[in-house]
Amino acid sequence: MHVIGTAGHVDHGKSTLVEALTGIDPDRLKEEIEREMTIDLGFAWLKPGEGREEVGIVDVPGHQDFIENMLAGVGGIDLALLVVAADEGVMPQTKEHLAILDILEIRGGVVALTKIDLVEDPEWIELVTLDVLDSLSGTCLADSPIIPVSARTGQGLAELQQTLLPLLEGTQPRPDMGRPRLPIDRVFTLTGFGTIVTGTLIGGRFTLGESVELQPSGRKSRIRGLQTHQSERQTTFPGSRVAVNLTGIGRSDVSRGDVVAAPGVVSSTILCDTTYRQLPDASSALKHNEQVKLFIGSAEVMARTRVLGMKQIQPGQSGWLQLALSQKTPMVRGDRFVLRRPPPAMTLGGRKILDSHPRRTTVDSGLK
Ligand SMILES: Nc1nc2c(ncn2[C@@H]2O[C@H](COP(=O)(O)OP(=O)(O)O)[C@@H](O)[C@H]2O)c(=O)[nH]1
Ligand SMILES: [Mg+2]
Repeated sequence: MHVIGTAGHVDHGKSTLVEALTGIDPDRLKEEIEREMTIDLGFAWLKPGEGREEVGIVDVPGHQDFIENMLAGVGGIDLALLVVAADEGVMPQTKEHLAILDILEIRGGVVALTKIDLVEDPEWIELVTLDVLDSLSGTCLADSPIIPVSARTGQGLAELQQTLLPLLEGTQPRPDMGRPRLPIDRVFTLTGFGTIVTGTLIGGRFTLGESVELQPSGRKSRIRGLQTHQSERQTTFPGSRVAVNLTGIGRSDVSRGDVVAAPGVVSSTILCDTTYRQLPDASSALKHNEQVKLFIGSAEVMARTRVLGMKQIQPGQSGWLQLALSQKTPMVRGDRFVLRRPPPAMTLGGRKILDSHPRRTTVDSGLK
């Protein structure tokens, strides 16, 4: 199974496009409906029929104030659906989302050049397309198909779907390593059921009745109910959206950023060694002892940097970092992460966890 994630600037038509493709309105909060703006993650799924697998969709907010919610949802996606409004073209969060997808090494995607019904001038469309191509170049979305669409008239929707599905089918499924873990992006309760958590499952399968563990709390639980795309399952597979009904866990025992996993699969840490790349258009270098926000899985946590083996990491430069976290955070070697600067917030860079339990004294001789 696969999951795609939307990306792109606020008001460019992401949620409307998801609804046009799936019949499901991803904006579910009262405040979102009132403000006509996505604030938190939304979820929907494509039902392509004809023996094809359903495809999960995570719809993210485009507004810069809610990028941190976006970051909680994009971790597990296979492909991105980058939405650029044809009348406005590439905007700041088009670029910031693209940079985040690139840091997370998302394996590719499709660009929907949407609201095409609002643009009559073919030269303008050509200009916007060139601008999009320019922004994509050198990123994980370089050479992605660009498809003009309109959620209003339906133009291009069939072509978009016909492009997305074969691309997805050509994307390696998430490996089943028998080490299932679910970074939790939503928690809610249902009368008569208790606590339910959702996320994109990676590393292995979940089976009804199985014992699980929450991290970082270490609480034990059991899977009382399992769903994908709102239908009951005995087993759920890596790379799919999953809702888990947990026994013996109260609403306040678990939150976004926690992980539910088979016992022993994930541990939590307050120190990690990483590879790191500072974004080329970051406004300054990343320094020692800087306070940053770490985004990993669906979690966010304050951290301090220790640059290893060099003084600082310049924009566009790669290096090694040790991160000292303000609280225990679940992670596994190889996980991708993003760093942001605390307010005034901006995305700084990121890459990959090398060691989630380093000895404090390694490599860095300059700082104690
Ligand atoms: N004319 C036109 N308007 C659109 C289209 N897609 C979305 N819109 C409108 O653009 C606004 C923003 O759309 P929304 O999906 O909320 O954008 P998001 O912030 O990217 O999720 C809404 O008023 C939509 O009705 C389209 O294809 N054509
Ligand atoms: Mg939206």
